Amino acid sequence: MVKTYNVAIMGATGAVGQQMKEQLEKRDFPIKDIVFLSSSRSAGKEIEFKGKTFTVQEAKPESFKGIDIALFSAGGSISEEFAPEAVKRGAIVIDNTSAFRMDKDVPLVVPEVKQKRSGSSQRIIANPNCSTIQMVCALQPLKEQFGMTKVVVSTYQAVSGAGIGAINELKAQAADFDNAKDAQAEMLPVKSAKNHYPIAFNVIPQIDQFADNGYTLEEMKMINETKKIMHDDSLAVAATCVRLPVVTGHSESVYVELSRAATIAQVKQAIKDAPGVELMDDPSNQIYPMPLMAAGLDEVFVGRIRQDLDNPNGFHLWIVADNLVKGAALNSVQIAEALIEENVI
Ligand code: NAP
Ligand code: 3JN
Repeated sequence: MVKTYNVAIMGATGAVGQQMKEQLEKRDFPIKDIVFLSSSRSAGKEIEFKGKTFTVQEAKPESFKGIDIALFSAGGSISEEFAPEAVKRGAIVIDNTSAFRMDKDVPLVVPEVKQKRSGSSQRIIANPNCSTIQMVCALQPLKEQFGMTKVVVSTYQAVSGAGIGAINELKAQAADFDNAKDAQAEMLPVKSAKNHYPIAFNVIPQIDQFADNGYTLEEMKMINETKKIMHDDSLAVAATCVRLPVVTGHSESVYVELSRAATIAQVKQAIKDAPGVELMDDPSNQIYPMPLMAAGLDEVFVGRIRQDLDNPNGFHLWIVADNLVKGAALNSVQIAEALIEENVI
């Protein structure tokens, strides 16, 4: 008999939460029962799961009674409040927010990047930021084979990374533009910011708030999380994170400096062999990854691989993935699958 589990999705009505439900269905996750949680705003809404209708419930500490696995994506402050409550009631929490990612006792997990979990007693596992996940999936095999000293990344991020409100705002602004109306902007770059800018027909070089050092928090997440996941504090990482009027699919232009010289063929082969990564690189036929083709797919796609013309250890990569799939929901469900495989739950 296959063992089955009681699962809760915290933030089930959001962009990530909806994709978590899709992934659990698609991957036929062994579910005994499932609970969909939100704020009071969405409580009472109905969600279809595997042909049955479920009613969304307002999240309370008691919602986690009897839950084995709780997938959290309702924001950092909600995780800080409710994750300990879920753990207290016996659940393992897989948290999609930044609340616990940099805690030294909390594993920050991308299953393709193998790591020892720090003991099976750990009850909160952190899912990294979407921009970090797709980058480390492509970089890890290169680091393993050739060593790595430096990473410089510029991102081209879709609005779905900022939630359903930002998707709706892009669509409304595009319609307003067609009707020659002024764009209304309330969501981007960050809802809590002083100023808001239209994203339709625009590019915004700010994702999340600014830190005191002039980098944005999204950039600092990429820098700190990459070092933690790849277990290398000496790896130099620099990031510039930018929002584009794309609905789904983050793209990244990445420059890596390897510790040893490598050929283009060796780098392409390493990418080709990497788990969860697909090489899509044929310039003569204009084959390269783009967000529209990656939307809804599981893989991280890599193309436009070029050797630095001045440094045989330097390579340029173009990395694209669905930020809600591998960048968030799929990675969380894969963590849950790994915990089952390791007999942790
Ligand atoms: P979203 O589309 O705006 O959805 C937010 C979800 O959180 C909704 O289900 C909302 O419920 C729920 N929520 C809000 N306040 C709540 C409360 N007080 N109690 C319970 N539920 C509450 O946002 P999203 O894009 O899904 O992102 C949600 C969070 O996931 C983000 O804040 C972030 O921490 C994380 N995230 C992670 C990644 C990543 O890179 N891995 C990417 C995107 C997001 P209502 O429907 O009731 O409002
Ligand atoms: O903007 C994106 O493309 C990714 C955004 C992720 C995000 C949005 C709001 C809060 C996060 C995250 O996962 O780092 C958070 C957060 O939990 O801090």
